[in-house]
Amino acid sequence: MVQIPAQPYDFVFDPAKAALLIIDMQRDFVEPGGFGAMLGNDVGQLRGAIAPLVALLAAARQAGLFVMHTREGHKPDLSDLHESKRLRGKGTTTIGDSGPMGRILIAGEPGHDIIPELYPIAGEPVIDKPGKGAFYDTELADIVAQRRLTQLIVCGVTTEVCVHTTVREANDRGIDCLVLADCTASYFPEFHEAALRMIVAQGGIFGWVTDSASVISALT
Ligand code: C5J
Repeated sequence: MVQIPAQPYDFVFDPAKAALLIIDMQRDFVEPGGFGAMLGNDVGQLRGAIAPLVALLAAARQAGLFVMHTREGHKPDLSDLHESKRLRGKGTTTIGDSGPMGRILIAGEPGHDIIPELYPIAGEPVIDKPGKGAFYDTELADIVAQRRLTQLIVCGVTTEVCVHTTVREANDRGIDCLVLADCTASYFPEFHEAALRMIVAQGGIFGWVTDSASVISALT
């Protein structure tokens, strides 16, 4: 057990019961021409999280910490896409339409894949999720139960959408989440800040927040 300095108070890290969960670091969110850009966002806002995540992922692998990745997306026949989600945004293009990186947010298309800098290696589950939360309609709860995980170090994009939804889902399942401020990002910097504040408010109502340097130091 290692104490990691965090907000609202130190996180007692138990690597044997912990995993690194990297949310949706897909080309569709962080590169031009994908789902994020289609919704009118400046994808450059997310790219600052890549370098700290690369360093964190290397340290986690070196330390033997269990690593999981998620990808938001849908089956090519759209059978797992709620009509409400398809219509949301009211843009000229939507999920399933063709874009510069293939069909937007569709499994198997180039845009759906994880960016090369953070590409999963053998032994790291990639959890495909049709929703914002990583527990909804996925195998994540089974993996967590089988491995008796009680702690998740949560990173990725976007802070207030898929990261936050996943942290809330994990919290309700009795899992402690440590969110890394510099390894998460939002298209809206003010939402990023507010989302992190919401996690630690009221004595850590959803979990803890720290930075990658604190976790790397605990891992090495
Ligand atoms: C969004 C996500 N923002 N991964 N997805 O639609 O946060």
